[in-house]
Amino acid sequence: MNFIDLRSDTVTTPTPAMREAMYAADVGDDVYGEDPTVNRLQEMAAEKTGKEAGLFVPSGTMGNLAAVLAHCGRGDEAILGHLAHTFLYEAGGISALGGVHSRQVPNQADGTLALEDIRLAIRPDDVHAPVTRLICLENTHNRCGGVSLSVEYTRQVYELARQYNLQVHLDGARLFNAAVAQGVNARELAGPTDSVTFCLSKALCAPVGSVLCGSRDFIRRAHRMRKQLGGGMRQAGVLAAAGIVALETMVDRLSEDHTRAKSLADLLKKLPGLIFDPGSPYTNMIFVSLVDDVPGDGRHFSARLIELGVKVGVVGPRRFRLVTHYWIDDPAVERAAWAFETALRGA
Ligand code: TLP
Repeated sequence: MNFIDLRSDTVTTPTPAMREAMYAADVGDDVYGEDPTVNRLQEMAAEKTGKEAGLFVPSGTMGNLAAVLAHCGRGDEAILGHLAHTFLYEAGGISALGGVHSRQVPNQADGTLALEDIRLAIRPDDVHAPVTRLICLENTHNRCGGVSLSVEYTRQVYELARQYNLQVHLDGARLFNAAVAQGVNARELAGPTDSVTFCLSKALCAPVGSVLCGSRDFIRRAHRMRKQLGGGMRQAGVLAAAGIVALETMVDRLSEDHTRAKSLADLLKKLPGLIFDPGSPYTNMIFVSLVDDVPGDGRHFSARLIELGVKVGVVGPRRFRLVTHYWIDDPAVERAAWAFETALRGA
């Protein structure tokens, strides 16, 4: 069966133009810095985020990890939201591999961390305390529904960080979704940060990879971290080539994914039995739950949807995440709504 796969935008497969570019890519040994296609992608990424330099990494997880390790030493502390991807879904890498202590402050519903909460979390200069080094933000914020943080908010966090001599890292896995949703450039959103990662292999459709960007000096340190983590790749230009096509051709179309998320939500809102997270969808993600009187749990409901040809992410006992992306067209939106209606009727 050809499934309509709404589990994530990570399921996107490369476009024909990407496959052609991968086939034709000029390559070299990137551990020697000699892959011209990787070098070009890194330059493009730096330019798009307004940073001095970029580093191609195999995943968003490695990008965030290399960033935290380049900002912090063992025993240092990073402040991040209790719903941050780095805290919840990156296997505790910053502590396990970097010895970095994480300090969680509550994410507000809009994905932000309250400035006062950040301020209170910054450690005093006291021998009993770890040294606070870093504040991590996420834009768009995955677990907060794909909501985007504003330039103004990011700037406020950056100014606060500067008062205390801290660094700011932005997990911008979906930075371009945030930019498109707000009608601003990615470089404006990433401006008030010291480092930013964005993913090529999510809504931008490339098969593999993310880019970590920051100052030249920061990227030099992150480069060594990438090597330590085993992320030095050789003829990675075959992957970077798809990333270049992604940056050149896939950014402006992201608004189509946002519009389709809205259309799908509008269709689903007509059905009894579903309750939406307030404001959902903000970008390309819908978060929706079953109301109490629908019998069975989320896994059971998702299995029924699979029988009807639709895959969704199960993100709670009765809660789902539906992510629109390049391979979800208008008929797929209608089919998905039909599958929900059918599954609810039979529930
Ligand atoms: N998120 C994945 C899952 O891990 C949950 C998804 O399907 O959304 N930052 C953010 C905000 C992310 O959403 C993700 C992936 C990452 C980092 C990690 O990227 P990868 O999967 O490339 O390591």
